[in-house]
Amino acid sequence: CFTLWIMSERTFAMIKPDGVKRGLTAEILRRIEHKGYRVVGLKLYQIPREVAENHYGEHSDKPFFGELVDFITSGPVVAIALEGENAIAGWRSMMGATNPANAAPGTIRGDFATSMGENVSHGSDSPESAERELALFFSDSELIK
Ligand code: RTP
Ligand code: MG
Repeated sequence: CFTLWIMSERTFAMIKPDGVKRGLTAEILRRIEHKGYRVVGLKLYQIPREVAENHYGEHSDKPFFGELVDFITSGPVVAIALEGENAIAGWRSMMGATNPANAAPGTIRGDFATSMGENVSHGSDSPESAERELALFFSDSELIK
């Protein structure tokens, strides 16, 4: 007799400023809901520069860091906390490859993005990143228990 423990996990997802400006918010939330992830936090948010620098801290020594922070603070984003089985990898897979040129049709980046810099959405890349990013973008009281 085997017992399979299915672990529900939380991840941080974001619709980047280009996605919000282009009116893709409802389409992206539709895909999340149809997939079956639970939305446990949601807000329209103008990211302060310090928060953006912290969020993308792992890229602080890269040549594109300045542009990345300028872009992510260029307009409001939709910050989303998602919950579900395998939500971290699952949401990354729904987004597709970082470079839209390599993102498969059917993925968010594959369907909606053409530029590496403006690639519509974000998703945490590991359990550690998810925990860190959720705490950076949401207070405890903004998340459903
Ligand atoms: P994100 O963090 O935004 O969800 O994207 P990601 O995990 O798929 O990619 P990551 O390596 O974390 O890079 C963060 C963002 O930086 C821009 N980027 N530009 N010019 C370049 O070589 C380059 N590499 C990354 C992309 O906009 C990417 O989403
Ligand atoms: Mg990343």
